Amino acid sequence: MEIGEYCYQYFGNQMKFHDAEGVCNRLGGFLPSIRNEEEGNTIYQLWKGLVNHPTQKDSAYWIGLRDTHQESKFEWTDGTPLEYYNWIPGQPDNNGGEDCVCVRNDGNNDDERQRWNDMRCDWGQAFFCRKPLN
Ligand SMILES: [Ca+2]
Ligand SMILES: [Ca+2]
Repeated sequence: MEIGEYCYQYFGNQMKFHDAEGVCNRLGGFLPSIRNEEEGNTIYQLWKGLVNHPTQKDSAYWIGLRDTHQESKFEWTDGTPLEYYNWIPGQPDNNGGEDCVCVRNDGNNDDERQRWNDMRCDWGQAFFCRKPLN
C-alpha cells in the first residue's frame, strides 16, 4: 500500500524480530519507525483494515525499535532519531530480557491499542515493512 512518501507491505505470518527486519531489508526497507502520533495511527489503521479481529488481545506487530545494543537505549532500525514515544504505561519493563518493541493492540480504545510494549525478540509477531517511494 502506498501512503504518503512510503510503501507499506504487511506480513501476517509471525516471525522473530530479526528475521522480520531481515525480510524488510531484503525488500529495500525496514520495519517501520514511528516519528509521531500521526505516523503511528497510519500504521495502526492499516493494520486494523487488514486483520479480521482487531480487538484480539494476542495480536501485535513489530515496529523497528529495539535496545539490543545497549539495555534501555532504544534505537530505530532505520536510523531515525528517537524523539517520540508511545509506551503502554509501565513499559518498557525489560521483563525477563525484552529488547524488541511491538504495538500491542491491547486496550479499550484505538489510542490505547496503538501503544508500545517491549517483548522478547525471539517471539513471533506479524509485521509491516516500509520503504520510501522514489
Ligand atoms: Ca531491554
Ligand atoms: Ca514489556
